[in-house]
This record gives sequence, C-alpha cells and structure tokens, in this order.
Amino acid sequence: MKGVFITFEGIEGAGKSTQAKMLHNYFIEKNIKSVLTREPGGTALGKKIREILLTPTEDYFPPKAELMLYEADRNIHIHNIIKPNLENGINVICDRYTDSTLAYQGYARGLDLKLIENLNSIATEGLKPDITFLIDIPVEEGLKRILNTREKDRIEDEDLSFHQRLREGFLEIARKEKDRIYIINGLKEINEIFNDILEILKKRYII
Ligand code: T5A
Repeated sequence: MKGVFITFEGIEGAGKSTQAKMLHNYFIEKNIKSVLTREPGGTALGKKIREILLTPTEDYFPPKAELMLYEADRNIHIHNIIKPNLENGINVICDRYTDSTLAYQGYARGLDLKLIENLNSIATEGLKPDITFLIDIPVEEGLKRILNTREKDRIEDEDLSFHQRLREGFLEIARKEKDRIYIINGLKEINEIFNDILEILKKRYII
C-alpha cells in the first residue's frame, strides 16, 4: 500500500512547521510510519540549494533563477525522499511544496502562473499531495511571530505588500482546489489547530 502524501503551506510564521511536527509525532506514537521533510532543503543537496536561496546576497537574484532553484531542489527531493517513502508505504509530511512556488514566485513575485505550473509538474513528475493544510494568518501576525524568534531571511525581508500578495495568492490557490486544500485558522491556539487537522484527516479516512 502507498503512503499518504500530506503537505503544509502558509505565509511566513503561520505555524506550518509546528503543526507538521505535531502530526509526524502523532503518527509515530500510533505506530504509523511517517517521514517529516521540507522544501527547500529536504536532502543533503537540497540543503546547499536552501542556503543559496535564503542567504541575503549583494548580487541581483533574478526571479526566474530563484524559481528554477526551488524546482531543482524539488526534483532532487522527489527522487530521494518523497517517492521512495510513499512507495514503501510510509506517509510523507512535507513542510511546503508546489503551492509555495505558485504563491511566492507567482502571486507575490509576479512570474507567470502557467510557467510555474509547468515547472512544478516537471519537478514533481506529476506527483500531487493527497491533502494540503493551508495555515492562514494575517501577515502582521506571522511576521511578528518570526521576529520574536529569529532574524528574518532573504525572503522574509521583502516588503509588506509582497507578504499581502502572498497570503491572497495562497487563498486563491485554495479556492481553486477545494478538494485538496483545507484552509485552517492559524490564529487559534496550537492544540486547537492540531485538533482541527485531525478532524479533517478522520473525515477523509486518512487516520
Ligand atoms: N519558498 C519556499 C519559496 O519562495 N518558494 C518555494 O517554492 C518554497 C518551497 C522557506 C522559504 O522559502 C520560500 C518560503 C520561505 O520564505 P521556511 O523555513 O520553510 O523557508 O519557511 P518559513 O515560513 O520561513 O518557516 P517558519 O518556520 O518561519 O514558519 P512556520 O513554519 O509557518 O511557523 P512555525 O511553526 O515555525 O512557527 C513560528 C513561530 O510561531 C509560533 C511558534 O512556536 C514559533 O515560535 N506559533 C504560534 N504562536 C501562537 N499561536 C499559534 N497557533 C502558533 N503556531 C506557531
């Protein structure tokens, strides 16, 4: 039997990593095989790409170069982690995936959405998540949470309008793919959000 492919998406500081980790721990406690991974940087090669993508640089970083690096990271990730685990019946929980590219490089940066969809499909070799949780919070709240914990990276350092377009982009993507993407209110308390996620997984017969 194949594993279930679950992705978490959202703006900066939405609480995706927190919920992805909680779900992974839940599976492990229930003796359900699970792998927790992320993009960019889910593989050894991907970690090098992540560093290039997120470290501030003096060079002009063309949006298309940025896009192709995210897609290269994804293709390496698909071959080394995502597909092999799913094929071995292991659930894969991925912190960010193709919707992030559409939202960041497409809706926020302004690259052509069709171009991104094509590259997403090449990078993933057609593999879509079974279910996606979009943790939604206002931009100001997400950035506040990040500033409470660490320094902003290259992308978090974009202006407020970039982050607003990003949030709207994610919501638009979710409206277009209602069967796959569930919008979760990220302003709730951490355990309450996790319970909302478990309820949806139960309803979908995933747990
Ligand atoms: N990117 C990525 C692209 O541009 N294109 C792409 O194709 C892809 C894949 C990756 C960057 O790359 C970009 C997006 C990103 O800019 P990242 O590290 O994966 O970077 O993404 P971040 O959003 O930066 O990850 P964060 O860890 O900062 O945000 P999370 O995961 O949403 O938030 P989390 O869970 O770490 O929580 C942040 C803080 O809030 C608290 C947590 O304890 C933590 O302190 N928190 C809550 N506080 C109150 N209430 C809640 N419900 C809370 N939930 C969490």
